[in-house]
Amino acid sequence: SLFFCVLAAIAFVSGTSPVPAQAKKVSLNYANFPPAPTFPCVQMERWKTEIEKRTDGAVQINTFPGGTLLGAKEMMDGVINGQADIGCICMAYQPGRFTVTNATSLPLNIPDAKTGSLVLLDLYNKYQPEAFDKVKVLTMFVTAPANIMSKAPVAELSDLKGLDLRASGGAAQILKAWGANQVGMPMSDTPEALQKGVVKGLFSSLEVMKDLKFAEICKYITITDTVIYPFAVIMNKGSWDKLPDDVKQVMDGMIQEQSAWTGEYMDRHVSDSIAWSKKEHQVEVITLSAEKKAEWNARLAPITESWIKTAQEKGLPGDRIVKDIKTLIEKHAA
Ligand code: 3IO
Repeated sequence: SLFFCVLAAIAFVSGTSPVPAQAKKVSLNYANFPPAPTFPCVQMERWKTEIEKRTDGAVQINTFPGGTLLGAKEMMDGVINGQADIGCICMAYQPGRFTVTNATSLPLNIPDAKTGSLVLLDLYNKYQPEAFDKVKVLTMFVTAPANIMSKAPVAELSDLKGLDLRASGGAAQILKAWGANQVGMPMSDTPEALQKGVVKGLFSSLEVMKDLKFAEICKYITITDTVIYPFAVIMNKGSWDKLPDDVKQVMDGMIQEQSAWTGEYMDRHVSDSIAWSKKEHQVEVITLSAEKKAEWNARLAPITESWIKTAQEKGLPGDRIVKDIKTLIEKHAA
């Protein structure tokens, strides 16, 4: 209104700020690396809508999907440096940097994204890993368990031998243990790599069959349900410190809720994507017999042991972290 404009003008000229809350709208830029239809961006838009509503419009969130503000690998440092106020990171893209929270991507059989998201958040709260010291954590969540999406059918370990498949972080270690030729790159680079034939498939959660149209190229899914990818939404410390207390309260109040919401959305959307891939693109789903699954799992045994050792060399209680994750899975599993 005119009244507030005049007040704001007076405040501007006088250098003081007797400006009513409404006139001081906070505007925050939120960067995301993958394209808009994917789940990290869907949860971003949901968070934006809820924050703007719950702060009565005092906060405006400007969203930047598709790497238009920050790309996958520059996200963490970009937010620390203030190139964006808020950013969404996939921890698998910098596995050495997020040792504690990446323990959720060991082959520990997290059953679904909802359970995994709450496990990750509890683990973060318990250990407060120093990797996040320079940011404010707004939420954390995980994907549904990863499965193989490929151009050619994969039904045996021998089908995987030397096969160029894309994965990152914990999932990449698992592909290697199965004998695949693991190729590391963020999800945002994968559509082009698949298109060009640089990779013959990928190992990730199945909602991308629909969201990124991989069902047009990958005609086979092999269900392994082995490992998740952990994510965090982080905020620049300076941007956080400047927020009014009531806004901070709204954001803190959404940390757990957003984690559960995103996990539930992911689980639902994976089922939807599988059905769509079968119906619209005649995708074939390959399941492994219990015997074969045991054979595949046996190859993974050294991964957790070796992670514990590496963690302990870094001065982290690796053994306890793994035990805690197992206990938290029991606690949160439906
Ligand atoms: C992922 C990342 C961006 C958009 C959709 C996605 N679905 C699963 C992931 C996990 C991931 O980061 C990856 O690289 O497989």
